[in-house]
Amino acid sequence: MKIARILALAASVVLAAAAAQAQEVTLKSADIHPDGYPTVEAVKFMGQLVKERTNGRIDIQVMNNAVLGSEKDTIEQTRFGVIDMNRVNAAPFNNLVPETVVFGLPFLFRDAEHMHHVVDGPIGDEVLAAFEPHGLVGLAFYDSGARSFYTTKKPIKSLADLKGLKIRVQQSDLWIAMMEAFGANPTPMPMGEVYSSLETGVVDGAENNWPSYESARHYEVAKNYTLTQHSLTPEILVISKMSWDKLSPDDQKILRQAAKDSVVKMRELWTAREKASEEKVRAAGNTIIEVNKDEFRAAMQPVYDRFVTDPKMKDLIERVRATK
Ligand code: BDP
Repeated sequence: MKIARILALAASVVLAAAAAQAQEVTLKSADIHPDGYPTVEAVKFMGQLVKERTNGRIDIQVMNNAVLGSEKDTIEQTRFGVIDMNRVNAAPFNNLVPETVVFGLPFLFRDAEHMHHVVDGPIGDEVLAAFEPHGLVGLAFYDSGARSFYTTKKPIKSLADLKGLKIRVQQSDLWIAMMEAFGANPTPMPMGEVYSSLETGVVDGAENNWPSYESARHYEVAKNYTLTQHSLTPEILVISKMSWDKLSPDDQKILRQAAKDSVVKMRELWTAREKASEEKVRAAGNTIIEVNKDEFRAAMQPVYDRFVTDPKMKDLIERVRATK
């Protein structure tokens, strides 16, 4: 009798331990983009990898279409652990994590390959690490292509055409300064308000990459797209420090690796989508304008003068430039 009771007790202890091991975690991940957009699909892909590698213990639930709110709001909620993960452009992080400013600086990256080399190397790791004191853990950088201007009425054919135009920008001091230096009148607002603002004339234009210009249907209301390609600011995937700290070191490792693996997938998806979006916009008959980028580049000096002041920032930029 006594032995039976001890055995039963031992068995229940073993069962409880197994249950704790098998405890399932669902990480909610925010994104403003619709299904099929490369960032959304890349995080879903990461989720599959994590699920396989944890035998189904950890699941990532992508809550896209801005169902959790605008990027600025979801960043705050992620910092406080209400949302576990978030895929956001670098720009809305600029004011919170100043190191991210480097990646948005106009005409800093020479092309996508240069950007890849920078974010895949030690500079990328440094910028990801800079999130920690702000309640976030940086996991990966995703492509976002080059951003260019689009307008509803007046096409931008030269720098002078931007003068006085009301241009929507992301909610970032860097981006506001950039628009001012271009001679435009910056109007910061979340992405979700841009379509109606273009339609009703609250703004004269905005700027974004081919896939966002197309998928958010801005191309339907702002038909002039000018290839200024002024910034190659990447997307950033983060996890709340609060959610991160609840994971075992082994699971943290699995998450980091899966995030890195999803970057490869993201780059394939991005290249294809960039092309498909451009084709769709051209087929719709939009006016695509080539410009001499030199005058746009030259106008950006005040932005560098204002944001690249401390030695740490200067050093980062020199290293970015020196990266092959
Ligand atoms: C898109 C980014 C998204 C930003 C959006 C914007 O993927 O994260 O919110 O631009 O301009 O390219 O707000």
